[in-house]
Amino acid sequence: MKIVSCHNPAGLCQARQLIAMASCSLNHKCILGRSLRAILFAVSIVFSFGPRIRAQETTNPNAPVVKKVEPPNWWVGLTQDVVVLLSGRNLQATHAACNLPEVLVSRTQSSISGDYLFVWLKLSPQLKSGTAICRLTTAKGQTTFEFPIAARKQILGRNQGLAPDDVIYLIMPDRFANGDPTNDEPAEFPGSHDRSKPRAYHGGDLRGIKAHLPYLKDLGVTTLWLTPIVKNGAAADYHGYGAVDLYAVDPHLGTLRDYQELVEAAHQQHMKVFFDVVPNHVGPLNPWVKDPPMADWFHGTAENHLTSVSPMKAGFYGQAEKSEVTNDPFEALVDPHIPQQMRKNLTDGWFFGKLPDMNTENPLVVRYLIQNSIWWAETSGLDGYRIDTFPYVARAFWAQWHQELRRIYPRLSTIGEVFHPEPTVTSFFAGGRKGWDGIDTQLTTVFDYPLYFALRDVLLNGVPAGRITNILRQDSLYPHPEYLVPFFGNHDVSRFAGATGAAPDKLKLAFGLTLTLRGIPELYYGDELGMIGGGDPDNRRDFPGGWLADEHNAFTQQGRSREQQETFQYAQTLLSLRRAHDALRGGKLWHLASDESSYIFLRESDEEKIVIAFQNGANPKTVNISLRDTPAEAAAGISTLLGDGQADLAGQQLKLTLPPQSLTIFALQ
Ligand SMILES: [Ca+2]
Ligand SMILES: [Ca+2]
Repeated sequence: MKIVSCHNPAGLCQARQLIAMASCSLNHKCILGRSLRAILFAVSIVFSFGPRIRAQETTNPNAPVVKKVEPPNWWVGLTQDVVVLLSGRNLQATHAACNLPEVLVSRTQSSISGDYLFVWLKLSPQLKSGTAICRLTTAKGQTTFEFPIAARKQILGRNQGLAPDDVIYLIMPDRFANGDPTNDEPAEFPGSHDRSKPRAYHGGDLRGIKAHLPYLKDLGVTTLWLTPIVKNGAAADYHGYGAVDLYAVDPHLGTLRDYQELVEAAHQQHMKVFFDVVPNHVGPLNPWVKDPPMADWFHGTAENHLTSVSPMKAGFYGQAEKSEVTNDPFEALVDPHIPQQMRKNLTDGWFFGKLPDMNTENPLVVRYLIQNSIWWAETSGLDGYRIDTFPYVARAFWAQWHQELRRIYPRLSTIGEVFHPEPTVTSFFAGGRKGWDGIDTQLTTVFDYPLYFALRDVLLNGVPAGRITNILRQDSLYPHPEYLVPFFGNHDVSRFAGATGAAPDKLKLAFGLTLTLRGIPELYYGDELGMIGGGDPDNRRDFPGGWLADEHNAFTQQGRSREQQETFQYAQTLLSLRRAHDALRGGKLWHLASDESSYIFLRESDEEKIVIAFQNGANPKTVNISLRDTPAEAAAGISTLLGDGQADLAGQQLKLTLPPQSLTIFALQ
């Protein structure tokens, strides 16, 4: 964005364009003829507007000043109108107009402080492309702002969405690889960079990720989910969830160009990129908190707001009170008998009492957030959104957000974070059908938190293997269980390998189950090396080798320890098996056997049938399964694809001999 005024000889600049200019008085129908208005406006610009603006800006403290334009630019053919939010001062406009005849100002609305002005721009279908120069007039002076509107880029290969073939890899950009040491400590954030402090910026960035795409390709993942890349405000906001500017890349991570280049490079390698979007809240240091564009821009104010912590006790549903919070109490949002009073904390409260909660019932907030997501999709070509704190935003917002994005990007996929162990709760937020409230969120899918809790409980806490089966049984609650995202680690939970009860073999089992059960799996960076760490931020250690000074470079085989290589190779082999066998990707899942220590299941596609045998017991185990009346009943033979289990097929009787704590993958012929 650039503020312009025609104060130099070249300022006769747009004179030719201006002859064709249209303008409207605010909140009035245009009365003057178009050409007459255009000529009058052109004359006013050329003869009075230019030189005087500069004088006003420097000598008149009451003159309007525009410091920021959001969105900073737009594209032809995306939407019929754009509501631009200007930030600055003295913006109580009495008139606004742009020089392009295809861009009409239909309305404006300033904040009481005059620090903000909303400008409704109507884009005519005749608009090809160009930069609108829009003039604001107030009682005290004038100024202009630029609004470039470009033709859309080639859209092939952009905004692709998820497919059953995909495997997601979660990266915290600050903690993965440092591709540009010059941005480690941007001038505006002194003291923010210190690798020895777990809550400081460590220097990882977007170029570092781009440089390691070959590693990720070689590992076998297809889709990158990066934690938020927008500009954050605090020295400790390396994680990205404290936005101060929703239209800027955080300078620690690089530039907008770096992000565009990363997405382009990923697309060239047939990989996809997911953007972590947080419409629920912004950071405490966001300038809106002290000076909001509207009185009800947030739910409440810094001084007076609810907190997102629900006052409801677990005993409300007859459950035991937990000493430790392990999930968020979303039951109240799902329960049709709960009055608004008991939901309000969750949807309107400030997250943890700290993060300013966007008022997504305010139509201008909705417009702002939707335009922001369209802008990132169009500006970068990103393939989907991972949506943070999904249940904390009203469902009506999600329906509208999705509808407007899908109108432009029909394949765009979205994955919602619903941190809860019960499918009855998580499934309520998945799109594809209306809930009891009559709303379809249109969310593509959710992370499979219930399966996450079950996997950890089974593998680390010794609960029966059948708990996994018990979660899968409830797939009937989801419109599209095949799009669920199973995982065993992310940036919000302790590292699997560092958890109590973990061992390298258990980690392999976690990979084995996550990559063979139904859905589109997500892996957390570094788990392929068995990285350890407790809760946040210990679970966000630097990827070894991402920094030049690192002793070992685990991006290369030579730099990995024997144990790291073994885990890496196991994950890589599973990913390669997944690529080679469509039954492991999109195949239907059938339970064959399930008990205290084992779960044996079949994945079936048109082409093939694959049996996965998971055995969690401490001793070898033999399992006899009748294949009669299963999709595998016609199998004539069985062979091992991976693992140390033995299989004997005699007629329709399958006998499996399974080593302790093992996962074996068999192909049926
Ligand atoms: Ca850096
Ligand atoms: Ca909220």
